[in-house]
This record gives sequence, C-alpha cells and structure tokens, in this order.
Amino acid sequence: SPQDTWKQRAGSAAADLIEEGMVVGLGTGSTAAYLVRALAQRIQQGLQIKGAVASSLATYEMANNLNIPMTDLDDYPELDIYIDGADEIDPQLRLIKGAGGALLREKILASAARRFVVIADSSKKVTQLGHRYPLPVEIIPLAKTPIALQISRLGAQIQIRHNNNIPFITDNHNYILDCTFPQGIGDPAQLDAQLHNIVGVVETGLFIHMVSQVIIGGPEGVQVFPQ
Ligand code: DER
Repeated sequence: SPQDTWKQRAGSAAADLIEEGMVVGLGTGSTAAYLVRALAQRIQQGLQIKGAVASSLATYEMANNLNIPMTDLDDYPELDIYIDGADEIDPQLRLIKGAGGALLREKILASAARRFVVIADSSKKVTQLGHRYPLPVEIIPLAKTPIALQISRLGAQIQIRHNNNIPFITDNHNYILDCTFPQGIGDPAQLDAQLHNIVGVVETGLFIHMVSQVIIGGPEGVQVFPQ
C-alpha cells in the first residue's frame, strides 16, 4: 500500500543516520520494522555498530534473526540514537505512542538516548493529540479498577486492552488501559502529570519534550522536522 511505501521511506532515511560505532535503540511497530530491515542491510554491507537495544521482545526477535548485534542498557546505559514510530505527532513534536503495547520500554529507551528520532507516514501528523487514537497507559493489573475509576474522572472512556478476549499482557507483565478523550488532549503535559499521580500507573503513551527529530514519509518523499 502507499502507506507502506511511505513508512519504508521514513525507515530507510532513519537508518542512514546510524554511524560506525553507535549504540542504537530499535523501536516497535510496522514503521520501526522497516528501520530494522534497513539497518540489517547496512550491517550486511559492512556497517559496524557497537550494538542495538530492542524496545520489545518482538523487535529483539526480528533484529536478532536479521543478525543485528544485540546488546542492552546494562552494557550501554546511554544510546547514541533511538529510532521509533508513533501513533500521533503534534506540531510541538509531542507524541501519542503505545498502539503496539510497547510504550514502557520505548519510553525507557527514548529517555536513555542522546537523540530520539521518530519515523512515520504522513497520516500520523495531527493538530491536537487524542482525536484519532486512544492514549495507552501501562498499569499494574491488580489496581486496574481503581485506576480506571480515577482516569475516568479525568474525562476519559477506558478500555482494558484485550487480544482475542483475554487481557493483553505487556512484555513487563502489565495491563494496558486505552483511554479515549472525546474532546482530545488540550494540555498533554498536565494530563501526563495527573496520570503519573495515580498510584499503580506505570507509564503513559504521552512522549513530551523527548523528540529530537521527526522523519515523515509521504507522497512527496521524505520530510524532516525541525529542519
Ligand atoms: O506502539 C508504538 O508505540 C508504535 O511505535 C506505534 O506507535 C507505531 O506503530 P506503526 O509504525 O505500526 O504505526
């Protein structure tokens, strides 16, 4: 599909940012998968990186199977670059992430990286967060009902994410609440702080002041923000 072409364009443009000797963080999702493939190709052609850290077990499997040398945050607590997709990107480069259920490790890697580059097809650009995708929130399963009650008081409709009628379990053995804000998210930083105030909330899919650069693949090729 054209969207796959746009994702592929963004993924391979991001792979070109990876330099000799880097420690690279690999994101999760279909756009990040294009980056993983492009990086594997560059390594096959001779690029030598120190290693890659995966943001999910799924990405680890894929990258390892493609002979990308894998490492972890204990060996390299700081990454040179972290490259990942997003569900929504607003004009201030704030993100909603987590549709793939990997938001906790993704945010850990994004915060450990000197540079966080987002890759996406043009459909991810929005003017305000929260209108197209629910906000994923990773929580401790024990507290799902009191947490859902408190988040609903912030004006959200809450769904515990399920796969085939069983609750989705993250790589960290937690649940995901998908929180729909019918009026969108007017103040992402305030909402993020309110959510982190709720005991049992582990992490949110709001990525604020974390993004260095966004590479958007679209019909006209590749656009980079900020220039
Ligand atoms: O779940 C995630 O955070 C993914 O990165 C998601 O936001 C983007 O997935 P996609 O590239 O498959 O749209």
